[in-house]
Amino acid sequence: MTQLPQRFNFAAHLFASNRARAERTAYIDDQGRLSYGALEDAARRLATWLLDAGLRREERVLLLMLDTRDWPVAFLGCLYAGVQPVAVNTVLKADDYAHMLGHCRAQAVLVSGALLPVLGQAMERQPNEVRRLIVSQPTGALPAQALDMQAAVAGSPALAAPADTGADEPGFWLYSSGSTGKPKGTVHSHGNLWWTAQLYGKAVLGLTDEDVCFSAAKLYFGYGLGNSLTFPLSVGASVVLMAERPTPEACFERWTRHQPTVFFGAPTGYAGMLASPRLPQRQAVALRICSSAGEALPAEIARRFKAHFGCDIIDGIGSTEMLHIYLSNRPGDVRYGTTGKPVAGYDIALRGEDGREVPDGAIGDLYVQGPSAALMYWNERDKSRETFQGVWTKSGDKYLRDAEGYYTYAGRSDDMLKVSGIYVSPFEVEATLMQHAAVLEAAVIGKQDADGLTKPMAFVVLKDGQSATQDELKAFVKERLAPYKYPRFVEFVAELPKTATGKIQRFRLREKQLP
Ligand code: 3SK
Repeated sequence: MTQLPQRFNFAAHLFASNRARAERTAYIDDQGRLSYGALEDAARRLATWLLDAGLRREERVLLLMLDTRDWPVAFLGCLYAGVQPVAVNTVLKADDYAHMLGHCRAQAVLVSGALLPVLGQAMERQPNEVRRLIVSQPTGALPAQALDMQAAVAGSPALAAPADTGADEPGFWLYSSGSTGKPKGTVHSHGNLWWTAQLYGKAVLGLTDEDVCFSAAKLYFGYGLGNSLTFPLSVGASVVLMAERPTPEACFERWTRHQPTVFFGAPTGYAGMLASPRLPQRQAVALRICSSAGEALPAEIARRFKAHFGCDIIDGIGSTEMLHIYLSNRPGDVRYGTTGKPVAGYDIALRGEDGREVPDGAIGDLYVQGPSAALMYWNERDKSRETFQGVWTKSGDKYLRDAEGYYTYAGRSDDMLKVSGIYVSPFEVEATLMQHAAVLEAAVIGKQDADGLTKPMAFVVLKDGQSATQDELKAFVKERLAPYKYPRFVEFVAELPKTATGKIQRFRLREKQLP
């Protein structure tokens, strides 16, 4: 298929295009293999269960699941049935899930057994509309209203026909973090999935059905969703899934056991791998290409990786709003230290404060246009207008382009940080620090570590007569927020730089950190 028809259901499209390879492996996880035929069968059975459970077209289902084969079954089952999966980060806290449940008005939740306790806390914290709970791989007795996912699938016949959805119709949601306030429900269409597979998965990475894909980024990220579902299933490739944290050692184990040919990671992960004493030899792996996103890849990391494995890391940038990567290096045209050139099918403009395009060599705000842009942020009119400006989407990143057309990252337009590829709001970390009895105020910025990667740094003013140690404050934040958000550096200061109206000037703290 080279054109997207107006009536289009992405799950039905994948099932139809893989019917001839029903016996081939779609997924490999710690439990074993799932063939393309079994994937379709399970997803269509789950679709029946969802409709029989009373879910109606376009209602939301929260998908809080670890990366196992049940994840694609759940996601595709929802799409096939015409209900909207809302895929969420699995390392958040109960308050985050309480907000999301209320915000998306999920009528059902698909949850991994290991995450049931945190979901339970979330459901107790705030009123919600959840009527049904399905548990993937339960780890103990289930709550009264919950059902084992295996039983739901086994007890339902395969749904005969997919929901008659349109390509432009809302298909699923991802949550995107902002510099202020709560995460935004980013609504994507069925067609957006198809576009990212055509423009990046096929055209840039050149994926084929011979490939075995493995992503350290989890399926709930836009990046992981493309890497482990949209792209490989669009070409009939196989995918290795890993539920545990993507430590270097856990990734090496899959590299050597399952021999992936394409690996997707983020700079922090690549740096950790290169520093590990267990880094496998080149001959022990089958990598043909690696992709990197989430934060700018320092050139030195890419060079050292290439010297060891003989394999390029293709650095790119995408966003939850654009669903996947729109600016990237490409095989055979890699310039380390840059993010490459626009992916064919996307246009990029770098604009100055007056809204006009800046000349080559000058820094501008990056705007992107292309067919995979999200439809909106749910129930956030002002924020939607600010980001989705007609055909253009404002990325929030600053870039410069050289005379040959390569783009280089120049920082964020706001105070947000990207840590291990995930946005961290300084406000959230500051507010958490200020819950500590000894802290008067705090300001958080990004500081580069020895590998040139950004980590949160907190400047803290203590209350008169109070004391606290750096380690105590780090542990305090770690207990209350998702683990990647805690400040790796803490500096005690007498006061914070502020504007005349009392706003913290984080840029002055950033300047202080420059060499
Ligand atoms: O952070 C990125 O660069 C990214 C890439 C692909 C999809 C989603 C995101 C956030």
